[in-house]
Formats: sequence, structure tokens, C-alpha cells
Amino acid sequence: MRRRDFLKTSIGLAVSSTLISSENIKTNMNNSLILSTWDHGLPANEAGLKVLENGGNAMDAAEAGAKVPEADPTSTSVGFGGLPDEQGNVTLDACVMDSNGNAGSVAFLQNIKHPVSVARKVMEETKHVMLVGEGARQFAVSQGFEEMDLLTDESKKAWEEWKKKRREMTPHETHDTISVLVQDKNGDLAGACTTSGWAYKLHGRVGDSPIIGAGLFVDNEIGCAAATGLGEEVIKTTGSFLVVELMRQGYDPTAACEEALNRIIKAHNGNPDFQIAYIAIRKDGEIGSACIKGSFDYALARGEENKLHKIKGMI
Ligand code: SD4
Repeated sequence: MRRRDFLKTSIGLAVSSTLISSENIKTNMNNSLILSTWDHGLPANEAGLKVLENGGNAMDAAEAGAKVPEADPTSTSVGFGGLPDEQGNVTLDACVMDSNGNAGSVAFLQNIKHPVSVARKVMEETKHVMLVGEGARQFAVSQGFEEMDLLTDESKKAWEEWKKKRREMTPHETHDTISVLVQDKNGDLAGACTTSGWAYKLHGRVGDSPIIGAGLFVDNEIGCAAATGLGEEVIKTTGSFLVVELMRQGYDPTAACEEALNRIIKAHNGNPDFQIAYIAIRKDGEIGSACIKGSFDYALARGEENKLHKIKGMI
């Protein structure tokens, strides 16, 4: 059987054999967990776990986790040290969503090291969901965030090299958006997603990461999901919302991630030349993940363990 046919069959089986109607999903209350993208998910999970241990809720832990790679200059697609756009500006996208369905987001934000925390302030301190660009920066400053140059010597050098060659680069070459999904000890779900986006993108480009339903979606009754990879394709399929809705229909978390990716794979004649990965937590504590091609690492912290897991691509 070809791999794709096998996948179709196995997804069908997964759906029919594990179909759980949304009312029957039990809430995991015994075992908080944190699920994050890529290997910088490990230190992110570590920070999130500390917050949970100290009585913080899922939203507190997701924000704390996302802040770790934001502050790390060696994480070149998030926050400080993130690779710039084609003009050499570091422009950041981030969003958060909590267990009450509240959401906050910033896009095309410059000179602020922790866009995830600005997104949380948008959620908690304003009547809005999303602020962009100069308005987002002004809001951040009004909330006490310091302005700083986010371009490091290394990221400037990389940009100068790129300018000489002007080579097309896609997010799977410049990956590492951090998405952090958390279930706390009350069973509540929350998530955060933050990125400097597609390296050397057009000035003004915004990806999926700050768009609620695309880069991140949380439904405290069903589950939550988040994306990494080529944001344009995630936006066009409302990826994270789709993953959560598929879980509502009875898909298990991995099957939901695969089915959401199947739509993108199909739209690209079965052979897309880019990477997208989803991670998902269902309300009962089941987790899932899938990626289009190559491999993808996610970090899972549950109980005492915080470990990196590698999955293979679907095509
Ligand atoms: C974007 N989704 O801006 C982000 C990039 C990314 O792994 O996730 N790269 O499109």
C-alpha cells in the first residue's frame, strides 16, 4: 500500500475506532503537561513547569515558556536575535489564548523583546484582540516594555550574507517558531505562539503565528493546537482551528493534525516543497503531532519527564 493510501486508511480507522464524542472527552486533572515545538521547547517547558509548580495556571506557564526562546539570541527565528526581514528589520508576531476563550495578539511588532507578553497585555488590558506595527509598539511602551535593538551581530551578519546571494528561503529552512500548549492541574488549557517569522520576508509580512485559529487555537472543552512552518498555508486552512474542530468530531490528536495537513498536501498535488507541523493536546491529556515532510521535534513535559520526540513527515 502506498504511504498516502495507508495514511488515509489509518486515519479512517483511527476515527472510527477511537471516535469520542465531544461530551465524552474526560478532563485530565491529574497530570499537567506542556507540549512545545522544536528543541527550544525543552527549556521553554522547563520554565513553564516551574510556573505550574508555583501555582501558576496554564496561561502563566505558556507565556513563561514562550519567553525563553524570545530572550535567547541563539534562537534565530524568535524574538531577540530573530532573523530580520529583507530590509534588515526584526519584526515579530505573537499570540496567546486562555482557557476562557480570551485571546490577544501582536503582529509586525518591532524593538520589543517579549511580544508574547505584549499579546497577553492586549488580551487582558484592552478591548481588542490584535494590535499591529507602530500601534502595537506604542501600546507595549505604554505598558512599560523597554525598547531595544533586536538585531544581534550574528543575525545582522546572516542578513548581509543573504543580501549578497538573495536566495529564496522558506520557513522550514529558518524554522523554530515556538508554540507552547499547556494543560494545568485543573485540566484547563492555554497556549502561546511567538516568532520572527519567515526570514528575509517582505517588510510588512505577517504570518500565521499571531492569527487566532491559524497559528494557535484553544477551546477549553475540546483541546488546543498550534502550528509551525509555512504560515501562508496555515492561514489559508485556518490550521489550528481545524485541528481542534477535527478533535471535536472525534479524530484523535495525531489523526486531527494529519487530516489538517492532508488538506494542504492535497492542495499541492501531494508533494508540497515546504514544511508545516502541528501539535495538539486533547482535553483528556492525549497529545498528537504531525508534519508534512522530513522530520519534526516536539518537546513534551509530563510528570517528572521533559523529553524531545522526533516524528517523521507524512510524505
Ligand atoms: C511564519 N509560522 O511566520 C511562522 C514561521 C515558522 O517555523 O513557524 N517557522 O510563517
